[in-house]
Amino acid sequence: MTAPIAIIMGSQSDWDTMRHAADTLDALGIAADSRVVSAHRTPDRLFAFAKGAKAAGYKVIIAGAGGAAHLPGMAAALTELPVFGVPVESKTLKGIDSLYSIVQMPAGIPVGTLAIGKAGAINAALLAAAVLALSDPALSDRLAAWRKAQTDAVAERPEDKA
Ligand code: RP5
Repeated sequence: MTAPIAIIMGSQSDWDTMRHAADTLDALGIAADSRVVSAHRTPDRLFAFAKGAKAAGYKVIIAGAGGAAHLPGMAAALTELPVFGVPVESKTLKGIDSLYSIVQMPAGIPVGTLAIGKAGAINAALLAAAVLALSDPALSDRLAAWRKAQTDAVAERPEDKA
């Protein structure tokens, strides 16, 4: 059975960021399929993946890329599935290039763009989980429990760390 969520990324070097999406989905008990799919270096792989993603059974695509980050937008152009884009922090421009590349989509082809880096990867997973939870009451309960645990972990007062 196909995992409900595909995590695609433009390069192996994006995995240090995108693993946080995979880990968050894992913590919520959601199966995900992580793949390297480069819009520039493997365009045929991108076309094959994105055009077949819906028929393959995926429900949501999380796409992370850095620099001239065309992967999320091109994936969104090739599938009707929701695509959440994660701007990976780049060395030269700190991910501002990635963010602008992903967020400024023309009207008609949406990419839900998250924050740069780890926070964006985690939130892409949580957003994808929220989409799936609309039609999965057990997952909805797990998501609520995850958020409660996060709330419970916040101390009332700051502490001096050793
Ligand atoms: C993008 O170029 C990738 O998404 C990655 O963030 C960036 C750099 O890729 P590498 O040169 O590290 O493979 O396509």
